[in-house]
Amino acid sequence: MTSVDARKPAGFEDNDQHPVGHGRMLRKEDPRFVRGRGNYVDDVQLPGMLHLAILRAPVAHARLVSIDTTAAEAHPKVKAVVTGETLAGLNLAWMPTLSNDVQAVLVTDKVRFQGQEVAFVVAEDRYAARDALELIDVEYDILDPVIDVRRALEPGAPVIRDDLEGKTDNHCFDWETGDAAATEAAFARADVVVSQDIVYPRVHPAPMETCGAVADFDPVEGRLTLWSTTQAPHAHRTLYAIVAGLPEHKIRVISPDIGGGFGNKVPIYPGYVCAVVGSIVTGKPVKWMEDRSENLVSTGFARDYVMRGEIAATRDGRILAIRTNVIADHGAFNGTAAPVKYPAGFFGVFTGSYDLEAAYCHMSAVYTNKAPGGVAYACSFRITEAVYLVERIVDCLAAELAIDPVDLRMRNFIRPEQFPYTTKTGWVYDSGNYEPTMREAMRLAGYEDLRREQAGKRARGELMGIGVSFFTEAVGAGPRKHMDILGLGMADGCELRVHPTGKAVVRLSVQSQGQGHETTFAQIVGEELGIPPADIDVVHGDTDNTPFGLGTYGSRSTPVSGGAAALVARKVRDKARLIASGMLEVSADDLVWEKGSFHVAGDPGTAVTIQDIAMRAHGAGDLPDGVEGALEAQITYNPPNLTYPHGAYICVVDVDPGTAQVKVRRFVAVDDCGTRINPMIIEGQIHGGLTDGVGMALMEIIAFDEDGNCLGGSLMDYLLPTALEVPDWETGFTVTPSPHHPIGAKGVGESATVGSPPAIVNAVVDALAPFGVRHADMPLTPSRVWDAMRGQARPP
Ligand code: MCN
Ligand code: CUM
Repeated sequence: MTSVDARKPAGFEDNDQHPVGHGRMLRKEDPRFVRGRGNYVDDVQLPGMLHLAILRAPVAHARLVSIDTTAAEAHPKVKAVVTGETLAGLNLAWMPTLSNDVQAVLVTDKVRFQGQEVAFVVAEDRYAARDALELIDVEYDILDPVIDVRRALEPGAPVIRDDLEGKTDNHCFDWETGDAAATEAAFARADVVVSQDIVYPRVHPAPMETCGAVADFDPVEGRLTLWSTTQAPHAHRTLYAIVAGLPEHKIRVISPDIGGGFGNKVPIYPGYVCAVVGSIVTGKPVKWMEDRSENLVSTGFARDYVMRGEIAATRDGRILAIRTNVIADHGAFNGTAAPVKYPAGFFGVFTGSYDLEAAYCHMSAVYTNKAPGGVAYACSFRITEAVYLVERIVDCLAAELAIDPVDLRMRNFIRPEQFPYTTKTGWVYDSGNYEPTMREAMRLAGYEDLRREQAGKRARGELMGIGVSFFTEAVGAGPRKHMDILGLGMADGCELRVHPTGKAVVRLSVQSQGQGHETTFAQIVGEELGIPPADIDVVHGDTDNTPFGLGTYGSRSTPVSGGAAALVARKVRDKARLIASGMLEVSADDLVWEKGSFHVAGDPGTAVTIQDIAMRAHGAGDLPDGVEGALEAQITYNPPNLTYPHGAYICVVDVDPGTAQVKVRRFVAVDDCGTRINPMIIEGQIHGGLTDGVGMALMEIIAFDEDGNCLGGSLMDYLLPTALEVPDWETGFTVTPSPHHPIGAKGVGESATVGSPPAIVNAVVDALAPFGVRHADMPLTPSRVWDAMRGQARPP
């Protein structure tokens, strides 16, 4: 497997000079975005289209006493007002979640979180729909809200999910992994045991485009067209088919351009179902677009893990075991989108990049009066939480042993010869070579010099911190035998057609939200067939025009659909070889492939290009025996394993001793995602993820007051990082291909979001070492840092 030309200087990004296939190339989709020609759900305008607005609960926990809709119905522009009772009559008041729970589409019995959907109005325009919401009169009987996860587990706590038969507590599920007894034995033998309570607070992906849908139900044909902000159009369609009792071919889900997903657009939201119902009851197309507050308050949040980590080691820094206990806050409904076998997502990789003897985790997931969700915000299915836990606790151990944190990590890395490596929780890491990646980060950062600089500053009372994190991710779910969402196996289809003139169209089952798939998938096919990526059109996000597959999340597009795209192109190439053998009148075995053409072995001058072959495949005259006309193929790719990218991050912060303000001065990120398709796009993904990390580490939190009011419902309160808060990122890379992936590529879309928060927090804690600080919980706002400096900890 060869690496690619990432070291080409910037400025090379000129598509005319670009070699066919992998490499730096400007994004094909960008001309339409920078010229305002993107086509988002809110751009869809249909004749006679009506607008839908949702009435949301102002309180977190309350019995619904009555709803009076008469005044709203009398509004001259209102076409329909729908309540939970109306939906119950249609058997649509509840819908399945992606985790085999149920969620109320509209409240019938009880409000379970602030912002929950209570009723909706369909009106002639968006303003009238919103105005009419204020005319709906709802009476609530307020109940005691349960906001804190520990309180939710106390006996006698109010039962949130009394809709579930026989439910007498707020337990959602229990889950464990690893070997408790072996871990206990390792802890008993250890010289040193360090434990630490660690909270990964509730945060929100906050994509630029909020969620929404346009539903158009044709009652004559019984056909539904739904434009919606979804990361998984095919999976959503099957769920709609099951809920509505319609066959899939009567439902077309179109996910046009998406303005950021970050996992926020994986779940099915009540609003989508409301839009469909709105179209059915009015007989008109109906648009629903949520506003910023609705998005922040009611849609899929991320994290909210209360963890206790314990690490056992020998005096000379050999890690023996890690143990963790987690209370996972799932909100009012279990709406996470984890594979069925993995209710805690892939949190099981909490042993990180280290070769240890034993590990164990116990988790209790609980219901609280908060919005549902959990798996979002570039989480790699909860690997964010796992990596944060292990990278924080390893730093705690380093402090305890007075060993340099890089040194401690290096002593415990899984060694290259140990791959494929089975972790103590049963995950098989496909490939890795950790030490060179760590050393490259140290080289780029000038690690030794930084430590010297820090020592000098400390002597002068200045607070400089250096934070390190090293992560291994597991991305690219399936295989289908282990991974499914509600019974739908995680494999992906791909179709490729080469037209007579040698231009091609490739159809994917995954859906881009900004990751540049229209470019990189054209490059994958281009690399295999020698057709310039500019000549390859990528079609995605329309169930009528793409093959079935499970969609984009968990950085699975490259590991799964990328594999499918390479293999479907090879299938086309095999057929092209047969056609070429007819054209050149030699046996197919005597043909040599060189990117873009076949030539006769030993005679490079006797050749046909892929374009010649495409024309021949569609042209007049006979093709070799057994070869059908046209040049196309279709495939479903079921990956044999996940791919395991890794990375080493080093962060430098300065903390103002007077104001406790943290400034991220430098950040070095060295990522290894195997074969790199488009280094420019990879860098963009890394830059975005690192910025997310600064947000989570220093600013972002969805907090609640004790009445269950969401305190993060606007971008004035929910702080997102801007260019002002982030440094100029310094990136590097190593290349350790995946041995099982058709082109050796691993996913990278979530790496930086996973790896950066621990590096930043480790840096801040390192800066505060003179105060004896060993841990402080995110977000490290000035007030939290101030408290940490003064030896106080505030409740999360
Ligand atoms: N890539 C590459 N070489 C590799 C790996 C990836 O060139 N070895 C390219 C891919 O071809 C693709 C991009 O990098 O164009 C990301 O690929 P991948 O890692 O496969 O991730 P996905 O495409 O499946 O994207 C999902 C991932 C997730 S889960 C979240 S969350 C997230 C992320 O992507 N959401 C994003 N990055 C995002 N970036 C944008 N702009 N918007 C989002 O919503
Ligand atoms: Cu977990 S966020 Mo992404 O997998 O869509």
